[in-house]
Amino acid sequence: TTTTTTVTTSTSGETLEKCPDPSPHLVGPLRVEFSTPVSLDTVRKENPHLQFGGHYKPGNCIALQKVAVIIPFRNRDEHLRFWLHYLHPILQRQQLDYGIYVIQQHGENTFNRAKLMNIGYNEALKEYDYDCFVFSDVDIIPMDDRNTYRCFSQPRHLSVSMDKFGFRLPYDQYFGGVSSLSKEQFLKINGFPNNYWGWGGEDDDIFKRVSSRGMSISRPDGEIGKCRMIRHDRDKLNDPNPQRFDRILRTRHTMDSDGINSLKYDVVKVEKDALFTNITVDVGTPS
Ligand code: UDH
Repeated sequence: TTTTTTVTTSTSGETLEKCPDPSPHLVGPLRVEFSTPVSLDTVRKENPHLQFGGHYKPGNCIALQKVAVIIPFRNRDEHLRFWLHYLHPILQRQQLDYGIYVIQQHGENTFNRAKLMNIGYNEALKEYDYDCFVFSDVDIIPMDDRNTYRCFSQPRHLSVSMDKFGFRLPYDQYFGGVSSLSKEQFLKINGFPNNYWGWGGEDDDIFKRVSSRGMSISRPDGEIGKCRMIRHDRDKLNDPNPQRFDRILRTRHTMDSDGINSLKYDVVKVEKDALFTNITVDVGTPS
């Protein structure tokens, strides 16, 4: 047998070892509230160790995973500021090698959350050799930093006890809010559906993809998995999708032809902030 040793050195020249699991920097339960707005400038000052585009890796050990965090987005700037304010410090304490990708739907067509997440997967991989993908709504903040935003041996559901559901799962198969899949797990389910336009159903479709490929859902316990959702009204151009019930009945038949292998979109622009990479995309219209 042969053993390969990867020797990586820090800027000061010493050899780096793998980061410990769990990270020694975790503090546990966190105070999360949304009464005082934060500015991007403040958040930039709070996070001086980021690399441009919202990237970070620990300076004194090799991160266990390379994580792309994908946020489907349109017209939620205030929520994004809160998200960046809370999540950057958490992800750094978790000692992840991570990048933040805000995938912004261009134009005035009906919103398509799952397709934006597919695009995030695809675009992030063009930049860096990520092995794990965390998909997060812009309005969900974890209340405990032991809820690690990384991948596990099964696809993970991270937002398991949300305040808006009384800190419980709304139903056992619920996979909405925040989830993580390794590259391998994502490809095994052919990514996410591209044809759920408007609100609802795409998270149940993803759950069905996962279970029909013989995988199960991993979850943190209810205490560590607590999170808060920023209260908001229903968005314009994201009305409940009346086709969602029919579509999820057919997931097993459609998932091989609809997914990352059939993804089509146009990139409108890529902008790099200190705190995140913003990719504006044209996702098209329902066909
Ligand atoms: N999103 C946007 N912009 C939109 C629509 C959705 O950025 O216009 C993204 C955002 O990341 C959001 C996610 O998609 O967190 C999920 O959309 P959502 O927040 O509308 O879904 P949720 O189930 O809320 O959280 C449903 C509407 C609740 C109305 C409650 C009225 N009291």
